[in-house]
Amino acid sequence: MERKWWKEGVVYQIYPRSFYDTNGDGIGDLRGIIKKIPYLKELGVDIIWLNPIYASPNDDNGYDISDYRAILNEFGTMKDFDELLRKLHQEGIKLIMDLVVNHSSDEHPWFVESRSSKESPYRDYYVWRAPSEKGNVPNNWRSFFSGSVWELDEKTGDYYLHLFSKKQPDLNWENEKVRQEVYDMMHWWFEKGIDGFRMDVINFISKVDGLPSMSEDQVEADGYAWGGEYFTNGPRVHEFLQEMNTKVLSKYDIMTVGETGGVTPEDGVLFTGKNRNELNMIFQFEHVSLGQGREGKWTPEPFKLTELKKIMDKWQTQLHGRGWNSLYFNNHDQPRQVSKFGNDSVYRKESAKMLATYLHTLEGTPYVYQGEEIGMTNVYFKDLSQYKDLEILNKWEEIQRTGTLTEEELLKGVHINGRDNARTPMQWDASRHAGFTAGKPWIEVNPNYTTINVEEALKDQDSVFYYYKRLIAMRKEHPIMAYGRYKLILEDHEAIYAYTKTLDKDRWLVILNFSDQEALFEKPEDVQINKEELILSNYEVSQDVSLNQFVLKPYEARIYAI
Ligand code: TEU
Ligand code: CA
Repeated sequence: MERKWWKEGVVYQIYPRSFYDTNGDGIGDLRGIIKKIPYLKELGVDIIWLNPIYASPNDDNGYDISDYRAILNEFGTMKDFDELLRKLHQEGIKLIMDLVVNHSSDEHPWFVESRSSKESPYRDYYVWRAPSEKGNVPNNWRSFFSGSVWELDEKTGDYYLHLFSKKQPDLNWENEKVRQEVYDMMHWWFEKGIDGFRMDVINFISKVDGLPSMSEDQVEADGYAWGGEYFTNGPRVHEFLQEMNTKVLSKYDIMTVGETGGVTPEDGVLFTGKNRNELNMIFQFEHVSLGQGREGKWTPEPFKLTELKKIMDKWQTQLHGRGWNSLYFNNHDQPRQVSKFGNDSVYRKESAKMLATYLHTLEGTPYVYQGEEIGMTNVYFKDLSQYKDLEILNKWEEIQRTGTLTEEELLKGVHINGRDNARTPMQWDASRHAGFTAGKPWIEVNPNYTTINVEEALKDQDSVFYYYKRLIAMRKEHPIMAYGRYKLILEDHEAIYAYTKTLDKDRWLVILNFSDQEALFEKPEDVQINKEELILSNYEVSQDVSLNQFVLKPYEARIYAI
């Protein structure tokens, strides 16, 4: 398999707003990241991915950009950015930025121009449509953030498309000039020396011609239908990415990761295949979408380990040698992984380590989301009004109209799947506001900061933090972690997730207990053991264990070289 730095590295994702505040305004900033470089160095991560730090009215925390070449005032200045990049590079850490070009802010000068008149040279930078024959919205698609994807612009009497909030109008990728603007801007950042991009909802940029309505029977209580099939992996998406690759990406030694909801492994090969000249890797969503009920993520249902295995096994085997996976359970849009896939009470530490063992031994590049490395958990705010995320707040508004959920039910869903679970401030120490800010944080700190925090973790040799540090260091010593071939065993087991990894003469056996009960491991006959060398575990392991059969403790994880 071809070796690449972005396959061997571990990415650490920083949500700047919630990382570290240096000036007491309650909002994390770039100087805060600079200040914490020694911490990142101690952890040993290779690549930092920053969520958007560009000028933005912050309707969607920076995913609504009003100037792609300026830094958000609250976060600092371009000088701060240059210093951050220089200092990270001095430490041998690379930096990738968020590229949000499916849409801009409605306050971006392009959109301001575009909406000014039907004759504006920028009109065609966005997607405008006349009202339907009945004088209504042009089609029945629902926005990601509730309500219609269309917003009427009084001045010209047309509607503009916004898959996300109405302050995030979709750019019109059919327009060559738009594409060129994006490529110029990307060059500008690469010339500054950044090391890549994470591309926001990049597989939504090409929409099906005519933007057809979904059929009436798809329409739900809110009056809209999910239009995904008309904008996910659209007709020209691969052409656009290949063009971007030829004109921009291929000119630099950088990495790219596409955020691609609604993809299959076959799509994954198209986006990341070596000879496709598109992206290096993608984030797929199948595993994090497990257990969605009647109202999607808001009505979570239990799911089985075998369902997770099925999904992950498919991605592991189908991309083997043909593409590349991104490995993650949490990010700024997802709940905390210990809360969703592990256990955030009695076995918090054990399950955090077990999940880490898993993500760092699959085929692909592991991503660590800030706070994951100390086992941060979901936040269980008592009241919906404590949340800041517009996805949650819009849904709240919607259910008051439709009555499809009670507030209590929504709150329960938010506790499990709300995006703000990931966005409460990083817990640095046990002082007020978790040492995140000297002021009042923009969103409340998780009250469990008094016990779960970085200072505590750094004092405890047995902490989740040091386990991550070890896994990250091991990746440099053991090419088998990044390049070894994954093969699932015990596929029907409902508690144990086990697999072998193989690279040349090296063979590892990874055994993970995903449950809060003891579980009996029985080695299948076709797994041949030549030696039993324990590489890593999250509990003390007694010397005389037999790999043929033994009992795993709750959330126990072991890696053996066999
Ligand atoms: O997210 C896109 C996306 O489709 C989801 O992760 C979405 O936020 C979630 O499914 C809603 O349930 C990206 C960004 O990561 C997210 O933070 C932005 O809000 C969104 O795009 C718009 O830019
Ligand atoms: Ca600040």
